Amino acid sequence: MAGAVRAVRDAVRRHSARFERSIPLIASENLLSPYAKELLVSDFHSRYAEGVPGDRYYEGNEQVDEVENLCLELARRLFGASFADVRPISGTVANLAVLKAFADPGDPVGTCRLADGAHISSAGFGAFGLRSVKPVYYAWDPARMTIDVEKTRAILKEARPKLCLFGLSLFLFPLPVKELAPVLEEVGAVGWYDAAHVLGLIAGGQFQDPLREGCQVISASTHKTLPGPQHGILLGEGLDAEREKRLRSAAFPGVTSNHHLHTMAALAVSLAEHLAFGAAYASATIDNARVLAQALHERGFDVLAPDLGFTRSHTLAVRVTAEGGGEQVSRRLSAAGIITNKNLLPGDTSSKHPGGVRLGTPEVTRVGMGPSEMVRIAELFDALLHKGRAPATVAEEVAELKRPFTTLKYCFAEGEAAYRFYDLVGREP
Ligand code: DSN
Repeated sequence: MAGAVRAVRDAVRRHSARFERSIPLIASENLLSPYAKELLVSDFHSRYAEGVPGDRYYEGNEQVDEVENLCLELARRLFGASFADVRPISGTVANLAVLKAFADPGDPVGTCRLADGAHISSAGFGAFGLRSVKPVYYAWDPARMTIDVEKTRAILKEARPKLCLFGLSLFLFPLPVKELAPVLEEVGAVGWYDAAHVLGLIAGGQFQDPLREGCQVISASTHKTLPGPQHGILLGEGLDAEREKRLRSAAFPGVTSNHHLHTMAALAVSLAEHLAFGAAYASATIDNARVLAQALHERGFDVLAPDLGFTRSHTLAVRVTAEGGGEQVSRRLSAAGIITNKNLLPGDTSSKHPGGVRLGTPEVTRVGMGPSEMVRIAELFDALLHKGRAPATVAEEVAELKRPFTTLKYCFAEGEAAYRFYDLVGREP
């Protein structure tokens, strides 16, 4: 069986070595800082802490309570929120908690369609289906890649949803929360923002501010533009005591038993680092996305929303039907060491064979890349997808481009050059 252990460790090493030579452009991924990462293998991993700090079912939680209280305080401060709960273990689990707290089976809940960029939580086969709520789809404006406010107002007045979700996985522009807030109030809907993709941009003050624009609750994962561990979070503002209680009890015991203490501790560190570096990081991430989009556009790629500057977030969307479609293009890019994902774009009908690829700049920004590297990445796309260069030769240039970027930026351990963020070290069994 030691052979199996060696095989796992070997596969993880090969994965790490591959990513060291790659340009990862997945919009939902990021790298964890050294101070956060070391907590993932701390003893917190081995423990149980059901309940809330100061009121636990298990003994031995004094230091866990200290860390969780600090994590909650940092979260409230970073987002200007009066309520925080860091027990959901992922973004989808946080979404389930919101659905459990504020909607009953059969209730209408507002959201965007998957083809317009919504997360799978909104699907019948996802969290919405698990809670058996009835989706009320907003109208979409594909030219502006956002919700059509006028048409959606009418839809909401007619359907009178209990809960209205604002959030996307293809998140190019801020959503019109402020514009729709009066109608939410009129129909008595709770405003809910799934900030998974843009959490770090919001915290850095570079996107929109949903808790001040008309949403009372935010759910999110914590490892995308907020470069934290794989974890979940709930934030709230303006919730009355009864709603806070419902949300807390939905988080536990509703959708978690134990929460993940090691990732919670890592989240506390990531929140503290984002308080210090988040504004600069978010701004550089968005700048890089816009430069990459412009450089691809200039090389003949069909980047969405050219009239609006392509994006105001970390993400850009490219329709690649002329280059072979999302599946073929993302595979060819991967063979050259550029990691992306195929993506549904408005108008697409097949999720298996979508017309687009989604690109994101959180990780390349985190390792210190800037505008000149974004232009170089666009040149590599052009070489591979328009000029017929072989993936293997482009892969050499990708590795060359990546080679100098060996340390993380925007964290307290910046400058610890020896820290290899893709590494796995240790004894062989
Ligand atoms: N599926 C993730 C994404 O890539 O957007 C979000 O959970």
